[in-house]
Amino acid sequence: MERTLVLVKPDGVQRGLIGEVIARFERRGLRLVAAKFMQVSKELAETHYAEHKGKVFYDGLITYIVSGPVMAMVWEGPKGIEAVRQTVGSTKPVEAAPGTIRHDFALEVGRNLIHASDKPETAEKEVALWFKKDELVEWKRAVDAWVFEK
Ligand code: IDP
Ligand code: MG
Repeated sequence: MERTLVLVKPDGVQRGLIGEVIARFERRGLRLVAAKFMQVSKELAETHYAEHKGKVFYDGLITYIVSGPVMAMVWEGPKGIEAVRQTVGSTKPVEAAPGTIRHDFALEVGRNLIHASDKPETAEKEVALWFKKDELVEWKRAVDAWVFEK
């Protein structure tokens, strides 16, 4: 079972797409572990996007992510990181596969609606950065055996 951080970025919140995003992950069978609606501080934004510091789009990216509230969530499932990235779609919405969130709701890379952790090491770091341990909920669903093989 893998956990991954998902953010509905400020454009997704402003456009009323929080429910749409949650519905897609629920429908896929992923299990929600944590969620909070919050205004991101500049400090958190800079820590979260530290790997992009120095790139041409960095300043715009920080401005974008602090421009309004985000919905931060942790989701889990078998190969959860990969599964979530697949449902989210490629970074550039015009390259994202039809049926993915970025394809279906976005056009521009700088307004691509969602963040999702890209690999296990990043996911672990990001979940710990955005959530305290006691905000992560361990629970079982009655339907788990029909979604998870083990
Ligand atoms: P990801 O969100 O799919 O993991 P990354 O390459 O990690 O993509 O980039 C982080 C975020 O930075 C993207 O989701 C997007 O919002 C923004 N970004 C990436 N490349 C560009 C760009 O070329 N122009 C503007 N924004 C960009
Ligand atoms: Mg990334």
